[in-house]
Amino acid sequence: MAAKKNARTAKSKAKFKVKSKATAKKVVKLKARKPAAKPANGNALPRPSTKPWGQAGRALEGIRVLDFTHVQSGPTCTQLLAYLGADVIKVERPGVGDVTRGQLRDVKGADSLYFTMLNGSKRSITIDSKHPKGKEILDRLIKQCDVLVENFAPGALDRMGLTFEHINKLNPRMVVASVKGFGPGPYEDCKVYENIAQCAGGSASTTGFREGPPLVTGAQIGDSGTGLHLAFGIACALLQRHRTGRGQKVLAAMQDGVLNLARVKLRDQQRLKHGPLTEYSQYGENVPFGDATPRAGNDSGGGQPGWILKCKGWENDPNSYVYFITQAPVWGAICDLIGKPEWKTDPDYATPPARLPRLRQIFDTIEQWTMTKTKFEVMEICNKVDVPAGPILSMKEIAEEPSLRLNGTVVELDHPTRGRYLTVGSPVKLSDTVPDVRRSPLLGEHTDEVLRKVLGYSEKEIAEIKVSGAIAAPEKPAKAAAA
Ligand code: CAO
Repeated sequence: MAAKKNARTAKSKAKFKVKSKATAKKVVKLKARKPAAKPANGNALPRPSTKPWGQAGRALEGIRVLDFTHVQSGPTCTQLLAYLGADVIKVERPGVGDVTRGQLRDVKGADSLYFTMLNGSKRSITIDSKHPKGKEILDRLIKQCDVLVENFAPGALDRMGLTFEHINKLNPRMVVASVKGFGPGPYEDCKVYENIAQCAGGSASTTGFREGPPLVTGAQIGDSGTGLHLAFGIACALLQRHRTGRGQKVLAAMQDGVLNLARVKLRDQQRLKHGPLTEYSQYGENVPFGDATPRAGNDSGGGQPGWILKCKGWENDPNSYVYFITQAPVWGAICDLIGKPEWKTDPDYATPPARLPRLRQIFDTIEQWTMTKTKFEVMEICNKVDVPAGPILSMKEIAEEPSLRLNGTVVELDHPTRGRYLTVGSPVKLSDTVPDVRRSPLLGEHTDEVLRKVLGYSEKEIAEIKVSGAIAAPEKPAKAAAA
């Protein structure tokens, strides 16, 4: 028995030897032939496309967004996703639509610029989200989409029955993204508009002149700024979904977004504990600091002092000004430009710390020079010698600036009811994505198309939906069927 076993073992050992010899041979052969027998790369990414740049699809192609946004913050986010290739389906209330369609109207009967400039490149479908049939259509849409974006007042989505649990059960891969005024805490149930966010996020208390009241800025950092934050969160959640296979909630609170943009002011708040903020004009003017970051007028927010200075023609043109920065490394060039070469060696002016207490007087002197030139001349002369200076551009000048048109930042579009209008194209440029910047949709323009092509409803079902009143005021059966 033992002899038999030994013989078997010897046999199998021999077999194994042969096998392993063959395997070894094979391995050696493979190695020798093609080291790239490994995956295309370590991250399991496809091989780099050989298509020309910009012709390999758009960044977000294949992503479908159920867009439940309105007013500004949410629409900013979904418009950006649409520019970069996502199929954005905007759900609006039948007969009413996004409230901004009718706000600040400039052309009678046409969608306002407020709406058209924030809802380009999207499709519009009207659904009454509180109608039983409307809910059914929404559930079907949820199953077909990758992302749901909303910026309703707190609790409104839940009141529609679209809780995260409900959505996640229907489509566990869906990313559910929201803009709210505040994050969890005492104010989470509050409705919030732009200026409230600017005030609550620390921007207003640090904007304006020391002697004046807090100021809101012209840039919509609460609305559009938060929309951009949300778009970033969505892109990250979609990337994470590649690893986890599941969606998640994404929240961008407007207070948080504004604070993120005003973070240098929180920096200054902490510096106050260690002494005055020497780069603020207030320091040079011997005005004591309080216990909170003050308003700094037009002081530069960084370590290089700057100010807005008058230029030639300022008496008649409210925008004939330039922002001038006295960057330390080019101080010598500034002294030469403004006709004060002696300041290069004068101990009162030669070093940044020496200049801090006399910034007001220095900028007044520089202004005597800038007032002899137009803002564009100042910019040209300064930039030639590496001195940072920028013109204060009016919206008229921006709208007419050819370079902004050329690079797609300002885009002129045609609209069936309002005619031609300007919009802002993609503010980020990707070298392999040509942004898809198209006009905004009319209310419900794509309802039939989405019901048919995205949701697969039959003609008979669509006729029934029309009669139900879920997508518009109920139609008479005969008319609906004929449509
Ligand atoms: N079908 C049926 N009902 C619909 C609908 C649809 N397709 N779309 C919206 N509605 C309903 C909502 O369900 C909600 O109803 P309930 O209050 O009965 O639940 C109602 O319309 C109004 O929604 P809302 O409360 O969001 O709108 P509002 O005008 O009262 O408030 C705003 C606007 C912006 C203050 C609020 O939405 C908000 O705080 N959003 C979050 C923060 C934000 O984004 N602010 C920036 C706005 S941009 O300046």
